[in-house]
Amino acid sequence: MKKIYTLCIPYKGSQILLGMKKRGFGVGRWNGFGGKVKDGEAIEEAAQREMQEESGIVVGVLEKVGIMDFEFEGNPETLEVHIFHVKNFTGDMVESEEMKPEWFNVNEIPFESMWPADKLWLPMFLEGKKFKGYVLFKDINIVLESQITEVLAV
Ligand code: S76
Repeated sequence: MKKIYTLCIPYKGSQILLGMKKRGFGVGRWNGFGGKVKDGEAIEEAAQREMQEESGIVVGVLEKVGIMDFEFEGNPETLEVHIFHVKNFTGDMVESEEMKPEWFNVNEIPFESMWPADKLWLPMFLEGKKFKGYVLFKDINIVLESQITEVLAV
């Protein structure tokens, strides 16, 4: 079983925008912005909608840069996460009930308060590479298996 999710990360110059998840899955972690793609919704459309709902930001140019499959030991469901580089945007950033957005310098990314697999793919994201990969978690803190490869097109 696969469910499709989006993950948007605004990144410009040396700054990236992350959100502190205030409730639900991934609570207490800095994360990109996104969520489940609804029935009948295009993936890009879902990415833009979630970005705006969670941060107030209206996405301009976005580029799909990666697809990661996340699995959890003992759970047959795979999260297929489509990762987007948000290159420009308009709108005023606001804190939502779900997310507290904050800009970080790329040299000060809070990896210790993020999903533990993010350190595997976020460096490729920052270098402008495209990638596909897979992570098997045990609970939410342990990476049992992972595999990530650079690809020419996602
Ligand atoms: O941003 C995320 N990184 C992960 O490694 C896993 N989200 C996530 N969700 C399962």
